[in-house]
Amino acid sequence: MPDVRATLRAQRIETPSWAYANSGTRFKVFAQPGVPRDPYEKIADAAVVHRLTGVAPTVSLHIPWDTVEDFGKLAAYAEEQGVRLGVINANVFQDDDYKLGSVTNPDPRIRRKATDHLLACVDVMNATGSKDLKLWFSDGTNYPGQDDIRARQDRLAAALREVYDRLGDDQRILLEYKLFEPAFYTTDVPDWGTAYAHTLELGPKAQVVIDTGHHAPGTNIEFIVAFLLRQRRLGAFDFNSRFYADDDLMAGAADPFQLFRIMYEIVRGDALDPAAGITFMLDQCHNIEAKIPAIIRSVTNIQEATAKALIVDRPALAAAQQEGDVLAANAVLMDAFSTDVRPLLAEIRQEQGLAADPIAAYRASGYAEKISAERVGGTQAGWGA
Ligand code: LRH
Ligand code: MN
Repeated sequence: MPDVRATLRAQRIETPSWAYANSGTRFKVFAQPGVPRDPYEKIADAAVVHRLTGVAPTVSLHIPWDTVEDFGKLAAYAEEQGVRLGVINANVFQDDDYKLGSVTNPDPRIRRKATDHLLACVDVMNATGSKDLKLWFSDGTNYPGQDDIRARQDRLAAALREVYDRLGDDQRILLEYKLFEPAFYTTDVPDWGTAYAHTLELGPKAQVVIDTGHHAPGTNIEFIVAFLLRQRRLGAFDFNSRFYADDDLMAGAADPFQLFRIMYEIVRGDALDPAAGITFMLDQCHNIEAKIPAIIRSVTNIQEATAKALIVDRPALAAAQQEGDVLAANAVLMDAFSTDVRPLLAEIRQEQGLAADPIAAYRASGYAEKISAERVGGTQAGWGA
């Protein structure tokens, strides 16, 4: 049985730079006081989350949203703040040229432009010391006949191959799938099977990202986790939660039981261990709620789901499963899920010199008031869409 406390102390959750910035829907982006105006201020906020939780030492960047003059200087600033730069996210979904696709576009000139952006993101990785390049493509079509489904897969594979061959030995591609949106008929990487097949075609330095908001309603995500782990092709998670579509709500907020079931497959697959190489990230948008406490809440929700997964009585579960005792087996899992692990996590935090309740500590820190007072003028960061 894993040493629950040691495993929880060693847990690592990466927070996304864009979750600290303004975000919204097509209807409205609501600005908030104190929102960062540049990647440095985003990193400063991420460092507060790490200082209060102890488990969020890395920050994902999104290019060009986080483009700076000197990425080495940004990496040094992050170190000073007690965090490191993590996954680099490419962005080929916001340029007018990409209306009919980026790397899958019928026009070779546009495919070249998109692929060059992905290659430029590998250069950013070399400057920041990041190991992971996360690729999500909004590419798809809206109407039957709009483009050739097969040809678009050939174009995608060609671009991925070129980027893959540019990777360093310790670098990898994390390929993200999504069922739909912004495309509404075909999406070129719509599901785990398509992403998995492309990673097999590429090689061992290509793995799949599971964004928990990117599935059809009712999809059993923990099955996908178990399957990809077994195939050694699960590279990362984009945690968030949803009631309907890609709502990007706080992880564990909409469906804490699903998050628990997912973390149980991670524990069962010995994939919490950093050696397993899974990058656990948040990918969320805090459209109406205060961003930093929402991210702290998301981190603690994942800690709670993980702690519940770690206390599952595995021998009793295995025995009940072996005996075909359906109710007993289900009860073992439900007992763990129904256990209040917050006192355990509070204790572990205090043992590490952290506040038992990071959200209360954040509120008491006065940081929200400080950044609201300081960050006046300039342009608040956002998706720039
Ligand atoms: C796409 C996505 C992807 C990111 C973006 C911010 O929906 O999940 O991971 O690039 O959100
Ligand atoms: Mn995502």
